Amino acid sequence: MPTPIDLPAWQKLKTHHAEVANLHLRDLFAADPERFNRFSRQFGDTLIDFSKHRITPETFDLLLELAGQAEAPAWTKRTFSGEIINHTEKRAVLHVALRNRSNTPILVDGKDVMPGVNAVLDQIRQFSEQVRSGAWRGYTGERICDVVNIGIGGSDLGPKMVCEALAPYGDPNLRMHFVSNVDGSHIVDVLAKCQPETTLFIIASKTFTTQETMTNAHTARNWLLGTLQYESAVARHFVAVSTNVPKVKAFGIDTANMFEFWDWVGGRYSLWSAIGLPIALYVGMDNFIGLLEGAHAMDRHFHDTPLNDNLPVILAMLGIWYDNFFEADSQVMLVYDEYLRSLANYLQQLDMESNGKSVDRQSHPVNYDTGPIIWGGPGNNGQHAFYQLLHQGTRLIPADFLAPVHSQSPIGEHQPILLSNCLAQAEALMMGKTEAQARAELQAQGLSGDALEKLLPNKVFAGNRPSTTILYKRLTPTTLGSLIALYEHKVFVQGVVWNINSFDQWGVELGKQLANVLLPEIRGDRPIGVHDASTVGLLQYCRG
Ligand code: G6Q
Repeated sequence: MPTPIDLPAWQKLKTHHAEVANLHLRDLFAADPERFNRFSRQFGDTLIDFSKHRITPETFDLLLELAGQAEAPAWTKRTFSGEIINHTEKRAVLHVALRNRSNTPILVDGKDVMPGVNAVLDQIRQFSEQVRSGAWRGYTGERICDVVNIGIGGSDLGPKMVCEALAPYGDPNLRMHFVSNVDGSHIVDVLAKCQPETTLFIIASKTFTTQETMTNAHTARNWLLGTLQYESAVARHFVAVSTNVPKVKAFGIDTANMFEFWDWVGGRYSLWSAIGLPIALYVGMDNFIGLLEGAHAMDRHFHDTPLNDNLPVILAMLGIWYDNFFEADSQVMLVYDEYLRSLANYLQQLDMESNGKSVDRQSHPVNYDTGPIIWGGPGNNGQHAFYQLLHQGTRLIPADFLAPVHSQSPIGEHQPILLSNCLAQAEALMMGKTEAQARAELQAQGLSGDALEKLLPNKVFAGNRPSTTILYKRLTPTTLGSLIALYEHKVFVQGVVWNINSFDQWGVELGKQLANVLLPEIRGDRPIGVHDASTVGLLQYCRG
């Protein structure tokens, strides 16, 4: 089995990189009037412009050749057909089944998963409609006004991000809260805004054993019973989203109010499952289905489209170009859409937990870089904070710009100002400012001689800093669904090329194990055990 770096296309890309690495995007644009048309695509009403990348037509072809030689299309088909591709956990990877709106059978171990998927969707519809209409009441007969989702990681970031993103579609009578951190301040702050009689808790945990979630769930239960007193109140105020029936029962949640999902749904890919219950509650089931439809449309595109028009493949291969050939360490998400303010956090988990691996599918250490560091946040705010490093720092950081053409909250000149900033930043990163331009500007300001020469280098922008710009008309549930699925498949393709398993996360285990050892030592229930001197010192400080 050849490693990725032994593939002929990888080798060709290495040679090619040496030839094109110093080309400037300014010159590439000047030389090719067709560049934008050549290197942009449309998906529905979403425009994806990747012309500001340091590629030539030959680079593009070679990157796609690499995707082909890594067998990206074959892996895609294997995944969509329910094969056990998560080999370390012996699981299929089927978040696409959760949004398979065409309802074609998908078999896992010879059994069609679609009837189960549809049954849970029906259950979500029924329950969300009951809560939204006021038919579902709390223990004392009052309507639910606050919904608190208690979960962490994949059981938090996705539904939180989507509820924020779709706020304009949200029910104004429901306030949504997300508690994830085991730091007591998180739940205490949220509970301070809620009344037990009118609050519904969703305990979202695939395993129903996660320490942070179960600690918060028990605190919420005690808080509720502190007022409502009777254990039977729990069933009216708590529902569970989990794969673990016995644990849900043991907590006191009526299993009629348990929403099932399956081991073939990875945590960070689970917002399409019952983990999306808060989304359905907040924006209504029809909008939740809209989200699934958008993702399904992207799934079909990804499954059916040849590589040179296949958006997840294109974005994945551009990422690999920088990661492995330019040796860029990170990729930044610059999001010019207030409602998508948590997108960077969400994508950080999606990408870094999936592709932060250093062992390949054959369990050999890899000798090439895998997943980059993903970071970023709201665009305009970033301009006044970290963009300095993007423009003039020493590192190459490819950027994704995202923006809606139309605001969900049109007011005054806000949207044109937002958009002009977004486009200007992408242009500035790419074009930069030459020494001659900077000199002319300084001269126009009346500077000359030594003073000018001293200041000049600070005023030069090298440019040639690559970016993708994704513009959509308006952030609808369908657009959002397609966008998230685009990134999911991008991450998948990169994992395929790097020959790693993007669907396990063994790296989170060690810290959990050690925390269990340290807990009784922090509490003072057990003498401090054998640790390194640093940990002993810190423990002693905690114990006072
Ligand atoms: C995601 C990870 C992880 C997981 C959380 C919560 O892919 O597996 O983020 O979602 O650890 O796990 P539970 O849902 O089991 O509580």
